[in-house]
This record gives sequence, C-alpha cells and structure tokens, in this order.
Amino acid sequence: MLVDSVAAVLDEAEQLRQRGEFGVAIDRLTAANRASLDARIECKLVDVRLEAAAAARRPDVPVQRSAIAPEGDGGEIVEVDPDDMTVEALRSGWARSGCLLVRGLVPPDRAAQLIGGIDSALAAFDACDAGESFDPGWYTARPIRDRIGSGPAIHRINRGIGALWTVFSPRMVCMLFDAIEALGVGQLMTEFLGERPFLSANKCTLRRVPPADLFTGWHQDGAFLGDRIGSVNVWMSLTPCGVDSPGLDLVPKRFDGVLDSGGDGAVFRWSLSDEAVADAAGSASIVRPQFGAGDVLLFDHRLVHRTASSGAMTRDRYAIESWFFAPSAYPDDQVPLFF
Ligand SMILES: O=C(O)CCC(=O)C(=O)O
Repeated sequence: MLVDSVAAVLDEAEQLRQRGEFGVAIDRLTAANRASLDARIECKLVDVRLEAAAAARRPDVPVQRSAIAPEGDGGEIVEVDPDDMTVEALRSGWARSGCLLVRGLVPPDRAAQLIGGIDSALAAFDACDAGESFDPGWYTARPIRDRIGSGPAIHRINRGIGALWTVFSPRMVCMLFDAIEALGVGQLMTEFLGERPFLSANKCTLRRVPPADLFTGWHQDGAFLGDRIGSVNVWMSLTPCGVDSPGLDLVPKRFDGVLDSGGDGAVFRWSLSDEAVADAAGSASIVRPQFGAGDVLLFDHRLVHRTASSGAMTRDRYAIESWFFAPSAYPDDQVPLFF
C-alpha cells in the first residue's frame, strides 16, 4: 500500500480509537490490511484490540449458560465432520468425552499459510534476538504479564520448544482471526458461550514443537484459570502428529470440576501426577490421538491433557493453541484481546 494511504488509514483508526469506536477502527484496519499487508497496520490492530477489550464493560452478571455435566464414563473422543460442527455437537462431545474433534476443519491451503506464518514469526524472533533486521509484522513483542499468576511483565517465549505467544506476531493474529472466522468457529463459540469471546493474549500460543522428550505435565487449565469461567480452546493441529511428532495425550472424559493439582509426582503446582490422572480416568483409558493436518480439537479448562512427546519422535509438530473466554466469565490473569 502507498505510504500516504497507510498513513491515512492509521490516522483514521487513531481518531476512531480516541472516540472509543474500537469496532469500526478494527474493521477499517482489517480491510486495509487484507488489501495489502502492512506491519504498521497489523501492530496498530493489536494495540486497538488490546485497548478495546480492556475498555469493554464486563456484564455484572455472567451470561447464563447451562453447565455441561458428564454423560457416561468417557472412553472415546467424540468426532464430527466440519459440516456437523454445531453447538449441540460441541455440548454432546464435551459431555461424553470432554472434547470434540473436528477432523479436517482447516483446509490444506490455510494450514500451509499458518505453518509458513509460524516459521516466519519464529524466524523474526530469532533475527530480533540476534540483533538482525526483521519484519515487525511477524514479530513485535510487548510487555504482557505471564499467563499463570499475576507476576511481573515478561516477554513470553519458550523458543526451546518452539512456542511464541501469538500476540507477539501481529500478522499471525490477523491470520488466526481470519481462520477462526472463516472456519465457522467464531460463530460457534459465540452461540455456545452466549456472547462473542475475547482471545487471551497471554495464553494463545504458536507452536512448532520439536521431536524430543519434553518436560510437560498433565493438567487441566482450570487449575490456574479457575473453574468459574466460560472457555473454549481451539487447538489446531497443522501437521500430522501423535505418532512421530508430538501430539496430545488426554483423558477422553468430562470432569465435574477441577481436580486437586500439585502434590507428589506433579511436575508443576498446577499439574497432575500420573497416579492422579490414572485415578481420575477410571475406566476411561488415556489416549494419544493421531491428529491429521487441519484437525481441530475443541475443549475447555476441564480437559485433562498434556503434550505427548518422546525421544523416539522424529518430526516437528505445528499447532496453534487459542484460548477464548466469555467476557462475562473471564479469568482474572488473562489479558483479553478483542476478537
Ligand atoms: O500443544 C501442546 O502441546 C499443549 C497444548 C495445551 O496444553 C493446551 O492447548 O492447553
């Protein structure tokens, strides 16, 4: 886009932002960026999205939604085709197996685009780290507090395991939101939660997980998010995983609440020991699903899971973990990003 046009778009967005017209500002910036990608617009979009969510008035009373109670003892992950991804299917999948697997939801061209984006974002991080030039559309860090507890502001990246907060890659935020909308997941979450969710800036993570024996722990995200929240994690597997590249281990079962974490054998204070997971699983044995490229697993903060890894694996796994929360039942320590 011409320099003058970018300046005009940014100027207009700034005026809209100052008037509190965040939604219009986001629409204008998004349209301009779709017409021609520009890092200044993408960075501005992140600023406006953070401010819009922070300024949004949270309802005093949470939007009413009926709790999902366990149906049966679990056992097999409930799967549907993309055309059958409805709120009813989501509720039923979560009640019966704690999650819903939508096979092939992300088409191959979009998966390839997101994989390329993860590579570019990590490469831009590396270049920044090495003091080399890089495209700020792919990587622009900002001081955002850690996702667990309200500790000091840090720049969250765990480069060793190929993890980078999506919010640090303004272009990936645009690509992810485009995908979530185009795949129908935005509408699904809004119907399910009864309100359009915000994305957590300090939890949504781009992942290029290396094949190695990783030090990860069984957990329910509710152990650090709390249980009185409305959550949907859209976990997109962009490359096949679960056999020769790291996938997820999980207990395909709905839990009534958040289990007691920590204690003997737990890796972190918010994680669960192998024994605690075996006890909780009961007759539902632990599974390591084989995900295909483009499969999406939808779950909430009660699913018991961990990264599935082993030293015998040979390939990287690309995925995006995107935690969305209902504005009226939003976890305290998560930084909201307007979606
Ligand atoms: O992608 C992974 O390996 C971990 C994902 C996870 O723990 C989550 O999405 O909550």
